[in-house]
Amino acid sequence: MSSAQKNLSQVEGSNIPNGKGMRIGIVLSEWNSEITGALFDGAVKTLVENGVSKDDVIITTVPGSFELTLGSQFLCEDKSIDAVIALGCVIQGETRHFDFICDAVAQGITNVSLKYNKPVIFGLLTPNTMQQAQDRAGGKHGNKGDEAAVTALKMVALKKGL
Ligand code: DLZ
Repeated sequence: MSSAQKNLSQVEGSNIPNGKGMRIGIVLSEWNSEITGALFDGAVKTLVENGVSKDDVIITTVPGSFELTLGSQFLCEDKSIDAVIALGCVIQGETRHFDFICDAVAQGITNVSLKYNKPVIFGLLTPNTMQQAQDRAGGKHGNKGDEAAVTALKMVALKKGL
């Protein structure tokens, strides 16, 4: 579903599990830092608003989105971390670089998630333009960092409840 039609952080707002006691890793790409910084701020704010202690948010940065997979794996190796949120932004260019990075991250973090049996949340923006990125990083389509945080809380609660 396109994010123009659905802002998950608003739609699912009433149903967010309390994150008290959860430890959440965030891996943040330095490329397009104006965007990834906004995603990060949204994710941390949402985690803290929903009961996660700031001390339980473990942050690491990687040079670009391609490195989000390995950064996620480093965080997953820490047994105390319940879930990882991977945040990046790849803007469509004129070459196939975009496709290679996006495909690699999607596949990579899926593999890490399954290998460690932990939620690794796909917080990678893949817009055509910088404007589309801004619209989804605190602009008119909300903040996908918030949505990634909500997804992390839901997946940790799901696992703890099983
Ligand atoms: C090289 C590159 C390019 C062209 N574009 C982006 C981008 O839009 N967003 C992003 O997060 N990273 C980009 N990178 C860097 C790659 O993700 C990666 O860091 C390098 O290819 C080194 O592995």
